[in-house]
Amino acid sequence: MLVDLDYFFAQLEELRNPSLKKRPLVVCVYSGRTEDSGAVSTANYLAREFGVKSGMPIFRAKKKLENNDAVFLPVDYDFYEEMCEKVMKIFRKHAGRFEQVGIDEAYLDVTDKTSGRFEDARALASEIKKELKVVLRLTCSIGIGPNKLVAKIAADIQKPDGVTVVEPPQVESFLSPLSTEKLIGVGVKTREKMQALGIHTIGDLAKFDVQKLIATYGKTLGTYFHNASLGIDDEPVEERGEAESFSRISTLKQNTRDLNTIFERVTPLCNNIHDTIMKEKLLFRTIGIIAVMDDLSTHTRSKTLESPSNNLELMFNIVRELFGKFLKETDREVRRVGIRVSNFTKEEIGQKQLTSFIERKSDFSTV
Ligand code: TTP
Ligand code: MG
Repeated sequence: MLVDLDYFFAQLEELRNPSLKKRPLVVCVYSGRTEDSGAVSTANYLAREFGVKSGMPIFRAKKKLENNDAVFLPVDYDFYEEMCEKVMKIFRKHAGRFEQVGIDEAYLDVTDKTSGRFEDARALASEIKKELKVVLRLTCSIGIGPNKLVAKIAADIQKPDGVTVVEPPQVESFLSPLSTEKLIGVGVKTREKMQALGIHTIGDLAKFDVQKLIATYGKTLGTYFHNASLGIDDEPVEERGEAESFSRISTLKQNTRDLNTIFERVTPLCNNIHDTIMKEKLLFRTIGIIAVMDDLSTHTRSKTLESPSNNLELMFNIVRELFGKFLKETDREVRRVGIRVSNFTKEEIGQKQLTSFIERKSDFSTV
């Protein structure tokens, strides 16, 4: 199964302000240069009816929605990330193996849970959608297929709030009429090159001589395109443990280069991540910082420890050290700051260690 939230950032904005549902809504990444410079992050389906799309310049979206009572909001990543964690928790529960692949997408291997029966998988999809609706009041679309490639393409067929099931005997006829750009790895350039060879649909690609594909794209890519066109894919759903990384990011009240101001802002983020890590009984090895500058460029730095730890004080020291070093490498002011902790191992923590952690933590909560 591939589960993908519908118009995710815009749906989240509607969630906290339901009156927006009746209006075209556009979530924007403002670059700050002029009032309307920047790009559309996403839009609700009402706005999409006017041709508004992710990636479009904001001024163009405004033109398309002129006199239509549209709302334009800036992105609020803190809120989206918080909701993303809640959403993924629900999905994860229903999967034998689980792999998150984007902020609003995840693969769920449900083979064992459904004994490989597609009808059971369809029922499970309804159950997941219902839980998402009841608990978080959100909708998603789900694609079900014999592998990740088919599931991913199927999820895109009925949106929003859809379920599309493609059983093995239907795979070829399902893929055949679709454009080659539906396949992962086929971008604008590859598609144009394929068109020059007379390949427009996935069906054309399936019929194309595999040796000629290899001659054009090399062995790895040529073979991949050939197999993909036939819906052949044996990539496993990659279970990444409880979580691959935890990150928190927050916007400063004012752009700054002052290390103490930055540290003050990241302290609650460290505390918050550390709480999660302790709840999940994890040890981390890598600590990273995220800095979004006044020109909206994003920078990351990280440090990996020799042995796993759950020490909050150590986390603080490294975060401070990394920001200190980073500020020396740039003249720009920082606009948003974040931290990312990763490289986890799950280990039972001894009682003694746990107690000393709680003491340390209470020291810091007064900072
Ligand atoms: P998508 O799942 O691609 O899009 P979506 O959830 O908004 O809409 P759909 O109903 O078609 O699934 O992306 C998830 C989020 O990622 C999206 O809500 C906003 C963000 N995003 C961008 O910021 N820029 C982009 O160009 C894209 C494609 C997505
Ligand atoms: Mg989506």
